[in-house]
Amino acid sequence: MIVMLAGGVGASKLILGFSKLLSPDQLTVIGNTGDDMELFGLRICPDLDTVLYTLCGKVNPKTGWGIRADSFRCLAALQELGGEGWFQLGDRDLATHIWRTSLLKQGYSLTQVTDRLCQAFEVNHKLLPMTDSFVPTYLVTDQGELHLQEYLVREGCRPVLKELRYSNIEQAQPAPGVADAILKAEAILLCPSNPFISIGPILAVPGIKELLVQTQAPVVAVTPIVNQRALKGPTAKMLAELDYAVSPTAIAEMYKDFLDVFVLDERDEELQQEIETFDLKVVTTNTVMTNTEEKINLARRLLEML
Ligand code: FO1
Repeated sequence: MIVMLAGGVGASKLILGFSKLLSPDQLTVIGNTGDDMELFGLRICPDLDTVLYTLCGKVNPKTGWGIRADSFRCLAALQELGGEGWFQLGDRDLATHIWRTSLLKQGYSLTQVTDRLCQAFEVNHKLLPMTDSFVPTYLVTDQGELHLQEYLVREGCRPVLKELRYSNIEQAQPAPGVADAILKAEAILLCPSNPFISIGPILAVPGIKELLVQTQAPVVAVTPIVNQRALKGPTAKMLAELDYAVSPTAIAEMYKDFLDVFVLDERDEELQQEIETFDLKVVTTNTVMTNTEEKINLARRLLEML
C-alpha cells in the first residue's frame, strides 16, 4: 500500500495519477485539514474535498477545487442578506458542507464523515483526514493575524507572511487509521504541496513526524518548486518571506530528518548534488503535470522507482 500525504489542488493531480494505477486497497491518502474553516456555521474542508471531487471526477477542471459546472445561487442569496461572499461556495459544494456539518453535529468524527462522503461520491480509494480535531492554520502577517483562507482567498496572498500558527495542534492526535497506514505502508509519498500550509500541518500533528522516522518504508517527497517557481499557489512567496531560498533544496532540507528520496524536476537537475548532501537519494524526472497522461506518467515513474 502506498500512503500519500496531501494538500489540495497540486496533490490531487498526482493522486489522480496513482488512482488510475492502484486498486483501492493499494492507496491511502492522508489529507491536510489545516485549511479547514467555519463559515455560515458550516465546517468546510477544502483539501479533503478537492481530493474527493478529483477522485470522483466531479472537480471543476478550471480551478482544480469546487464542483464542475456548479451554480452559486445560495451564495448570492446569502450576500443579499448581508453575508460575506469572498469564499466561492457553489450550491452543490454547499450540500457537502451542510451534510458534513450535520453529521459532525450528530457526533460522527471527521474520519467517519469523510468515509461517508467517499461512499456517497463513490470514491473507493481511502481518504483519511490527518486528525479529527479542528486545527485551523493562522498566518501572522504585516496586516495582522489571518485565517489561512482569509490570506489565500480574501486577501489574495498579498500580506507579507511573518509566521505560521497551527492552532490547537498540541491537543490533536492522528486520526484513527493514520498511524497504522504509515506503519504498514510500502512507501510514503509527500505530494508536491506547499510545505507550510499543506504538508506542514500534517507533520505538526503530534506523533506523525515520529511515525515517518520510525517506518521501515521509504519516505519520498516530490518537489513543489520547479525552476524557482511554485507549481501552484504561494509556496515561492512564502519561502522568500520566511527567509528560505526559493529552491527545491530548501524543501528537501525541511524534510531531511525522515526523508529517503527527493524527487527533483529535470529542469533543476543541477541541484542534485547539493540535495544529496542531506544524505538523500535524488531522482530527477518531469514533475509538471498539465494533463491526465502526465499525472499517470509521473505516478508510474514513481512506482517503478519504488
Ligand atoms: N480558492 C480560491 O482561490 N477562491 C475561492 O473562492 C475558493 C473557494 C473554495 C471553496 C471550496 C473549496 O473546497 C475550495 C475553495 N478554494 C477557493 C480553494 C482553497 O482556498 C485552497 O485551494 C485550499 O484551501 C489550499 O489548499
